[in-house]
Amino acid sequence: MALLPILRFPDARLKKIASPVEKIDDGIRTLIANMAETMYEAPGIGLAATQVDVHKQIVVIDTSEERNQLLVLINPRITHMDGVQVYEEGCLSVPGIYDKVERAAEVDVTFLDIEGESRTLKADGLLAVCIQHELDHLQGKVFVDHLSQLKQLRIKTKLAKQARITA
Ligand code: GNR
Ligand code: NI
Repeated sequence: MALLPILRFPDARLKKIASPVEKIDDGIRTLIANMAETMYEAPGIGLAATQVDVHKQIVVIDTSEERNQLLVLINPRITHMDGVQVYEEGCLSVPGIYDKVERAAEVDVTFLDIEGESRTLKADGLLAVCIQHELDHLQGKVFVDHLSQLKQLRIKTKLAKQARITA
């Protein structure tokens, strides 16, 4: 297993659109194991392949308290959305920045599991937020794209300053 480097906003590679996984082979299984390790170590509640510069439709999520309920979504599609919720989001690709984003309150998502079986999951609350946040990454979107242009500019300035300090 290995920890993978996470791309940081505003890296242009975070804007790439992920392609569907055609075959779940050993390379994909190794990638998923490494993504899970990277998510748990960060620590985060989700990670999209886009964030580790792999532009395939793969997401790992664990919103459980005990951090023992790994969810792997391959080729995920939201088939139903309902209601509205606002949640204060963060992102491993936008470290130290948190802001409120409005999203659907409930989603149904269909996906392939790691065995290649087609599944459907109904989610609400934080899990629904996380699913929408991760599927955005696969479409080249980060949560700050939901914020005003002024906030996006402030975030870019703040992250650039941080990068200079840690460099
Ligand atoms: O760890 C994460 N926490 C989080 C909190 C609120 C809303 C979304 C998230 S996802 C984030 C990990 C991440 O960046 N996934 O792409
Ligand atoms: Ni994120």
